Amino acid sequence: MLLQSSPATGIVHIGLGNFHRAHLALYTAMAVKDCGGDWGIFAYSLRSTTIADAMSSQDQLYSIVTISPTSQAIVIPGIHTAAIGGADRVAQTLAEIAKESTKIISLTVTEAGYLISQSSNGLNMQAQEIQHDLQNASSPRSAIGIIVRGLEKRAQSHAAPVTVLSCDNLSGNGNRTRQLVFEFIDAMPSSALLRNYVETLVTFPNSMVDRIVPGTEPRHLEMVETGLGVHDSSPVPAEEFTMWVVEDNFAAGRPAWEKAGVIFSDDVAAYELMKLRLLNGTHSLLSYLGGLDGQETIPGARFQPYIEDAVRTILYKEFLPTLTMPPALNADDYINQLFARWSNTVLGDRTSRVGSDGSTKLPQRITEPVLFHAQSGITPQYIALTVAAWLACIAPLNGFEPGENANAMKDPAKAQLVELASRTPDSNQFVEAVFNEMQIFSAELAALPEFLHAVSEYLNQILTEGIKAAALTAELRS
Ligand code: CS2
Repeated sequence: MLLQSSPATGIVHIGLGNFHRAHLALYTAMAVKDCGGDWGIFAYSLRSTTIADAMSSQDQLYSIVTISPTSQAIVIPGIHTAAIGGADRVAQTLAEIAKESTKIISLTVTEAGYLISQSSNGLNMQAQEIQHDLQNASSPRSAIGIIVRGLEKRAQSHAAPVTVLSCDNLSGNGNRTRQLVFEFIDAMPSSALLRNYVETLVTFPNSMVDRIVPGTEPRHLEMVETGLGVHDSSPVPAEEFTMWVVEDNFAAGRPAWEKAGVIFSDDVAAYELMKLRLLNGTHSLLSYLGGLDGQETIPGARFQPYIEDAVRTILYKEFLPTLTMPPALNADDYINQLFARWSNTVLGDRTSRVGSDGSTKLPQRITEPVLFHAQSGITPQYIALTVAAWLACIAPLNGFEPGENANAMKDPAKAQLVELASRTPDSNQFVEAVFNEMQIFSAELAALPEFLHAVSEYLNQILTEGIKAAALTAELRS
């Protein structure tokens, strides 16, 4: 089905990856098809040009293959007005943000793309990209730099209101983005005009986004070719489930997303915490335990009986007590649905995808739950095991070989962690150094000796006896 309706651009999106293409783009295409409006999307990819080039060679079109265990459906959103990528195209993106007709600047740049420093709990001012962006107004490289430089142009020209909409898995993603934007602005010389503009005319709604969207593989190209009879060089595979809960705080209007199933709520935080912990937190456990177990896919991991036990315990004993479910949802139903989503063998989401970027994902997912349990003197064993398994995957000590799925996991802190591992071969010292020397976890976590001790014990056991033995220890201690 082609949803195309040729609207003019109203949204500039930063982060042209598969998640954006199967989520915000689809909701927008459905809303525009139903209710109209100039909500075409100009999309910019910060680094890679692969998707942008593929879309441009296909009139900005691509297909989404919705893969349920029993059926497949193909839809073509047809909502993009442009798709560009690479540092040399950023000026065009700034110009687009600066247009008065742009009403929303949305972003999916992953947790790593926000450049958050755990030591300041704010923007990492030492990051090269931020330093660069503070000095180069016309060629920013970071997501926050691009947003601020674009807003600066708006403030200097028409000062029309606009919304900045984060669609990433950060807790309080709108508030967080606003905070980082202001920290950048405050580091700029003579920024009073811009500051005043952003304070009064720019909104940052919080949102909870959810849809499991794996990377594109050759088999997805074949599915589309068989289903549509045409070749799409850049289709997006996605699960059937999709959810988007957004605060209705838009400074310059928005598409009629409610027509496409978006929930507008004043209680986004409850949805966010539920999703970040129950889905994403447990996803991390599945990816690292599964990766070390030799499992290529999340369903492969989920169907290992000892990993399934680990999943149930982390969900019910370690994550669920730390949150209040949104009143409209029931915990058992939500968890059963998660199990069904993780069981989608046809979708075959990879452990290496979910396990990538743990240094920026884990702090979002585990910090508050660990602190919550520490107040009652409890160390959540499976969370400690998840952190240990992540370390074993990314920075194996003493020549430990974590296997090809773990080796395929990327992480912005990998080089530093590997270097640290080579200097501190003892797992106790290594874990101490990870928490105290690297800017990954907060000082509050580093100040919990029982938690650090549990992580290093599990790491040691993984290295000497394997992941299954370590998981059995966690089971006995839980
Ligand atoms: C995953 C998410 O990459 C990850 O760590 O947990 O991408 C997850 O698939 C999405 O948040 C689902 O909405």
